Amino acid sequence: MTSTSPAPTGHRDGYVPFPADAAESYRTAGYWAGRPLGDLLRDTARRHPGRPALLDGATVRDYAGLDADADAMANGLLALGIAPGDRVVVQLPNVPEFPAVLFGLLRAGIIPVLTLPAHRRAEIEHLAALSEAVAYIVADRQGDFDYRELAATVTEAVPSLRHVLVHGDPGPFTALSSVPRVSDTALPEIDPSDIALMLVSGGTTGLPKLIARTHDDYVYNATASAAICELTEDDVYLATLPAAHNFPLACPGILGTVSVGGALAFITDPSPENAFAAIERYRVSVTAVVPPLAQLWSAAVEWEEADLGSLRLLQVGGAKLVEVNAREVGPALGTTLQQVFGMAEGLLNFTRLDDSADLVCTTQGRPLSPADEVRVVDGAGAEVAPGEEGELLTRGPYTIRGYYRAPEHNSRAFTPDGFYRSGDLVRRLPSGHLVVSGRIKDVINRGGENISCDELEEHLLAHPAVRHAAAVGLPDSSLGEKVCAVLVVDGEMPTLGEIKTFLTERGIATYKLPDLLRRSQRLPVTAVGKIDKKALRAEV
Ligand code: OOB
Repeated sequence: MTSTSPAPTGHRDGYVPFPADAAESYRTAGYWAGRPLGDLLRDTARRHPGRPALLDGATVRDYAGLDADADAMANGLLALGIAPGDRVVVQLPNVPEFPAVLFGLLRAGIIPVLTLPAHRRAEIEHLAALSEAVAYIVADRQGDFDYRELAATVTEAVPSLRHVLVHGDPGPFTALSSVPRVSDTALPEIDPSDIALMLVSGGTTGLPKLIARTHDDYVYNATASAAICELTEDDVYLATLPAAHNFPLACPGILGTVSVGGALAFITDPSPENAFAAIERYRVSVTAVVPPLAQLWSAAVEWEEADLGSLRLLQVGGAKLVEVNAREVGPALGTTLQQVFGMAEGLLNFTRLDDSADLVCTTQGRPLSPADEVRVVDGAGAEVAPGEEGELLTRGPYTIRGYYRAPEHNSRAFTPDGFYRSGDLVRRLPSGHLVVSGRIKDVINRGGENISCDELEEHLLAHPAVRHAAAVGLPDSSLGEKVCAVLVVDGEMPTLGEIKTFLTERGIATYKLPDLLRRSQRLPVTAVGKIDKKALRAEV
């Protein structure tokens, strides 16, 4: 008897393409430019070879240099036997080599699966197996975590992995720096409608899903975002959030900055001390953070001495920035705030640079593209009245039509006419701006009454002692679920009675009052730094 392992499948197996008529209309209307992502760097290097691309300590790499590094990486990877269409799991911290690795893969037509430094065995094994990755690119270590040990475990479990390339000390594997610097191999022709890279879904339920983004849609994502933010070659973008996340990668982030010829700087530690020093040193003009970090930075101006005068735009997104905090950010940091409500699946909403302070502080922005279609629907899928709350469904020139290799899940996550069901609850204002009011599933059912966690958290955060707040439902034999408020506080912890009085004075319904109060030193966060409700529920 012979046992055969299944034949490897091509990269397009399990990919859900844009329907031909939609693709045609996006091309005709000019949203899709028919350019490979790797050309963003190529074109800038031609226009501005001598301009700074990367700022790293005292070293400056110019665009001609970065362009050559990317070509060398592309050729070297192909010389190792990694082929166009192959998938490679990338798990790098925010090192300055990130752009050369990314553009190298893109130019070789090799598909990066962009995982986050905080992912561990369960996620990496799942993503490597699902994508049938042939290689895994990691750093040697970060903090006290050794990625080479993780790589040893993962390669054992995922037979398709043939190479482990390590940034830094390779241990038993191959050093990324030893990838042959070949410069004469012909790079493959790239079809712009093909998959460029894969992002990982940010969902906090179940294992992450793969989001295949095409060259066409992602070039548009990055360049249109750069236009909204009025990025120019004079901007310096600081990658504060993990570079593999859609927000710092392409909204406009790293790719948007490269497209206009601005400079990039990278930090692995986003603490105010370290980030402020980087902003001062590199004269950073734009960066993106999640709300807890925005709050921390705003508070830290009290004790951190740094010149943040270069920072013209602070993008905040990834989770709801509540109004009280939004009002503080701009004045505290002396910068313009921009709220960004986006998703790896596609749709991006931005407040605009000329929006009123009220719009910027009370909404999560409006869609990036005139071609973004947004529907706000009730539980039965019917559109709600203007201004009413409902689930956001979306379709457009840079929103996927299905997760990669997930047909069963896709039948629920997408409508038959191709709209992505975001699971986000929103209200749409007449201006088109969206106000995010919660997640469909982030609701506590207390004795049959539905309580929106977001709403309750917003009220809790208004309490002067409360720095961070999260509401979670805990099982209860009589009510089904009871309400637990977990608080991170400055100074003395308020009592449950005090919190109830405070909330009652704010006019909230009695059934929404917390049944339990817990103090926490630090709320658990996801790989990109959002509050992780699933982990929190498990903790309490
Ligand atoms: C960004 O992308 P993901 O894929 O990590 O997470 C998407 C989800 C959204 O569906 C929504 O539930 C939440 O994160 N979210 C927000 C938000 N931005 C994202 N909820 C409330 N307010 C916001 N401003 O998180 C992401 C991708 C690109 C740009 C920005 C964020």
